[in-house]
Amino acid sequence: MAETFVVYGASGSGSVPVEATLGLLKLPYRVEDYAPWEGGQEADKLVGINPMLQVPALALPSGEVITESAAILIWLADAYPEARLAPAPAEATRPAFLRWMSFVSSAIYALYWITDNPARVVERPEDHAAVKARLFERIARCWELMAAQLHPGSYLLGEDLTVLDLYVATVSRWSPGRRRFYEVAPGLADTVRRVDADPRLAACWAERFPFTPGWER
Ligand SMILES: N[C@@H](CCC(=O)N[C@@H](CS)C(=O)NCC(=O)O)C(=O)O
Repeated sequence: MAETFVVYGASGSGSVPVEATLGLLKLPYRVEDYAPWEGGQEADKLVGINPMLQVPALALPSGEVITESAAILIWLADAYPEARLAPAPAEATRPAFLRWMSFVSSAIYALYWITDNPARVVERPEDHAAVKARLFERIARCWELMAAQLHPGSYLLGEDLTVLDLYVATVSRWSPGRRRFYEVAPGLADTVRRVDADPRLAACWAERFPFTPGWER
């Protein structure tokens, strides 16, 4: 049995909230970086870890591997309930927690499979820019819908930071980018900025998704 968790990930990717969660939980882990979006041999390196050839994946100390960012985050939060990184099953905010974790994963994150490489679904290269633009608008619309139905306190579900906050703070930095996110989801802006600035996360952000000049684009 391994002693530590192993994150299969990449800087700036969906492994960042997983790494942030492991850090908040003070669990021992190491990261193995992959770049599956490069395709070919680089993607094939993940065959034995995640047959979808995607990061993140998390190997538990037992050796079992969990894939799917939302599942990993929910599992970690539930496995260490004392850290209160998710509402408990009987808590009033649990349905909203599960709803929005699934929403970020399925309605938003899944679209990057196409925007990262539109040739996967659209043959003519001259159409790729339009496909990407439409999907980025779809993502903006999803953030807008989410913001219209959430009434954050200090954090998205109230006064406790949850893995949903880490997930949204990360995914909202991807295209169409944070400026657009602030425009369409102004009610969520303070929360993601609070998570960006959380001193407990500073080292993780700096190492794995730095706020380099112009990052907010
Ligand atoms: N549904 C997956 C999506 C993971 C995903 O799309 N990961 C990206 C990196 S952020 C990736 O590995 N892309 C490579 C590819 O899909 O070919 C999850 O939520 O974990």
